[in-house]
Amino acid sequence: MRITTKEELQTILPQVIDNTPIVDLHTHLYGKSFGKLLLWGIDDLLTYHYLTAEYFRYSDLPYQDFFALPKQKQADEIWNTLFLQRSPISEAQRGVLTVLRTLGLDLTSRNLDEYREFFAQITIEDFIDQVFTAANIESVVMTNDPFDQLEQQVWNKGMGNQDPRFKASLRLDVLLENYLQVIPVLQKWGYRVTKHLDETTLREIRRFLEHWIDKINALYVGASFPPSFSLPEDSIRGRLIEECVIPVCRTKNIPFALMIGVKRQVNSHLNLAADSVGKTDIRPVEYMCRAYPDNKFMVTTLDRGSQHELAVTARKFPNLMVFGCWWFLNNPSLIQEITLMRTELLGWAYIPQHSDARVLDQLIYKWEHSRQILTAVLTSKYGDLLDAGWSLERSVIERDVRQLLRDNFLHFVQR
Ligand code: HDL
Ligand code: ZN
Repeated sequence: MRITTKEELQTILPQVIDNTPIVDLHTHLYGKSFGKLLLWGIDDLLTYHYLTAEYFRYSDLPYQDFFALPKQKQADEIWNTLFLQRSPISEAQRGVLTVLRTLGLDLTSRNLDEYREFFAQITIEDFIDQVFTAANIESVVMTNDPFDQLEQQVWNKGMGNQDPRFKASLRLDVLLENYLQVIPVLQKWGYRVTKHLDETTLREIRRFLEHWIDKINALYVGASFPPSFSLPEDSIRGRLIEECVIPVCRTKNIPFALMIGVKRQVNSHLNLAADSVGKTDIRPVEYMCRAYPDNKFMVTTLDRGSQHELAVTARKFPNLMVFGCWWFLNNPSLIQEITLMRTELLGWAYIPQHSDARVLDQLIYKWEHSRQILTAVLTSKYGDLLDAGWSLERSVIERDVRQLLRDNFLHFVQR
């Protein structure tokens, strides 16, 4: 069907975006076989660390008293404080409403126990199906930490890849930031490593990486880094990246995904909500893409200020794929600004979003909200094409949108 007017565009585009199945490249979700590592349901939704941080803006409950409460009582506290005593206007608060509405729950009752009954009567298998269908998700990528005891058990039983909708990525924060602490663990697993990064140790670390990439069928290797991240750097982290991670990713032909700009534990009382953001230097990204042209890099940064420089850097290096509006950027005003800017600078050659979902239910709101914004951005940009006299076809829009929501990622990881 030919599209020549903005009215036709405004009818077709939302349908295409809603109907395009998403591959969500970065989440903290787990398949059912990971047991309690998979969070779901209203109490996990309300005790999401974004909401606990927002709760403490109002509460005079001491941190330790709150975190000592059972999860349901924490959820009660958060529901009363953020939803009943005030209008739930923040992005994370609004997200809970989107989830409840989509699941067909009555928002006028505002009765938490009523919502709990819905979750009590559904199985996790059925709920996974319901959420993936409601959000039109094809697959999600887990964040898999080889040093996590619970995860190891699942992978060592060969249960990690049971559900094909849950893909794996190898997360290396522990190895790269706490290498000296994990030497005994690596040695126990049979890797001849020491604190001296000599050739034997480096070769053994590469063997460890290759083993886990194969074991979990990792689509990429990922890690987060502080705002001070620098490369090249004569540090353990710098040498492990350049002499182990990058060579192994090249051999395996999988990307190295860097998530840069997180300032960990600025207020440790907040537990998972304790992390903040700092200004990021893009020069290490530029160095890496230039020094390793046969490697593929996916990069997202946490501060708003570095987004333009990151996008321009992607114009210089085809082996750099910019992705997502991460964490504190995952808010409508910033997603709109960043996605417009990326489209104007990169065309279709970027990945607009990942959910970063930690609770299964969140896939519903994180993607509904992002689809709305992507619709607004593409309405504007396709509208410019129509103004220029460039006509469109539904099939062309379908092709374009698939790139953003799944194909760019799948092609970049060669899947
Ligand atoms: O390091 C990360 O992957 C971050 O996404 C953190 O997990 C963060 O706590 C988060 O959940 N952000 O959405
Ligand atoms: Zn994350």
